[in-house]
Order: sequence, then structure tokens, then C-alpha cells
Amino acid sequence: MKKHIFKVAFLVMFSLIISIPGIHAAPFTFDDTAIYWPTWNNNTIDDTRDVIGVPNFSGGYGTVEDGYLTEVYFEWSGGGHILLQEPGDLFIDAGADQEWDYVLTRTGLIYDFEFSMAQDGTDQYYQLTQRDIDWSGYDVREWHPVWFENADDVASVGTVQVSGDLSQPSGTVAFTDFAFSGIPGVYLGGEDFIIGFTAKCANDAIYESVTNPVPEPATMLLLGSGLAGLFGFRRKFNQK
Ligand SMILES: [Ca+2]
Ligand SMILES: [Ca+2]
Ligand SMILES: [Ca+2]
Ligand SMILES: [Ca+2]
Repeated sequence: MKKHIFKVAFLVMFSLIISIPGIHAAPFTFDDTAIYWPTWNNNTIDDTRDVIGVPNFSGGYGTVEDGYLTEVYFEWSGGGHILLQEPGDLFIDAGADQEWDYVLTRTGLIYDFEFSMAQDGTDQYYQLTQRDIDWSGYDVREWHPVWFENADDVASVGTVQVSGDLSQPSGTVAFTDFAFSGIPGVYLGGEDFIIGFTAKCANDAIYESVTNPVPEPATMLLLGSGLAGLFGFRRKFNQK
């Protein structure tokens, strides 16, 4: 009887271990250490201020699974504004080589398109904050990229769910539930990558280089807890 119970416990534990072989989820976090994206200073007092008014992004977090980016979250506090409801687009530089490779738009589309992040003649791929047009009467970070301008009319390769309402005093902007057609995903491989993002007014820009995270040893953790559980069970059993 005793042996039989151990056999069953072992089989349950073993099936748990082998049922999750393909998942290598690796979480990452990032801070907000940048004032503006490289080369996108506007030569005003803006260049010295991380936050102009609201909101204040503090950084965020996300997940890489088997070399593919699967979700990104941005956290903000310090206030919101009704005009800011709509977030900026999410720009990803795979390889951290100053060329964007992917754009995930606030409207829910994913583009696989390489272009320079620098203010160097490829500016037609950006929609910039323009005080006179969008922000008359407001103090904002002028002439900074906010959204992707699809100047070459490239086709999107996927969709993304975007949530988060920057009119609220604090919260999270989430890019999740990626789905693709034609490409397998937002591929990062094992390389470092850069995340670019800002609010509609570019009042606080995110530009963070992220070290590609190491996968969590999910299988080993489970094996460890399974063995610990079995050991505890056995001790209890022997006490009787
Ligand atoms: Ca900030
Ligand atoms: Ca790149
Ligand atoms: Ca300004
Ligand atoms: Ca910032």
C-alpha cells in the first residue's frame, strides 16, 4: 500500500514536469532614465526635464518567451489629463543597434519595419508633437516622436491589445495579446533590445536599453517543489 502511494505521487509529479517543456518565459523590468530619445532634443528647457507636467512614467516590465517579446507594460503616476487618453506607439529596437525593427501602435497594429531612430533624414516615419497644431496653450515636449507614420504604406503583420487611459491620475499602459500573420512574432533572439515609448504630448519619454532576460527555470522549480512535497508527504506517512 505504502509503495503504491509513492508510485502515484511520483507519476503525478513526473507528468507535471513533462507537461510544460516548451515554456521559457523570462520577465524583465526597466526604469525611466532618459529625458528624450537620442538626437530628439529640441534645444529648449525641455531637454533638462524628465517630466513636463503630466504624466510621469516610472518604467515598466514585460516578458520574453523563447526569444520573442510577448508583452510590455508602462507604469505612470503624478497625474493624467483628458487630452492624453491615447498613448503613444511602442517602438522596439531588436539588437539595440539604433534601428527600430517593430512598431506596435496604440490602434492595435504591429509593423515589422526597420528604420532609424535618429533625427537624420528618416523623419518621415514619425508623427511628432507640434505645439502650434496639437498643443496650443500647453507646455509640452515639442518635436519629439510619438507615433509611427507609415510613409511607405507597409502592411501590418499582426495585432496587439492596448489598454491604459492616461487621463487617469496613475495606472498602466499595457501592450498584450500579440497575434501574427506571416511572421512568428517580435523576435529578439538572445540579444539586448531598446524600448521607446511616450505619451501623446511626449511630456515624459521612455527610452530604455534592456538586457535580454534569462528564462526562469520553470521545470527545475517545479521539480524542486515536487520533490519537497514528496519528501514532506513521506515524513508525515512514516510518523504514523
Ligand atoms: Ca519619468
Ligand atoms: Ca535594431
Ligand atoms: Ca516645451
Ligand atoms: Ca523619461
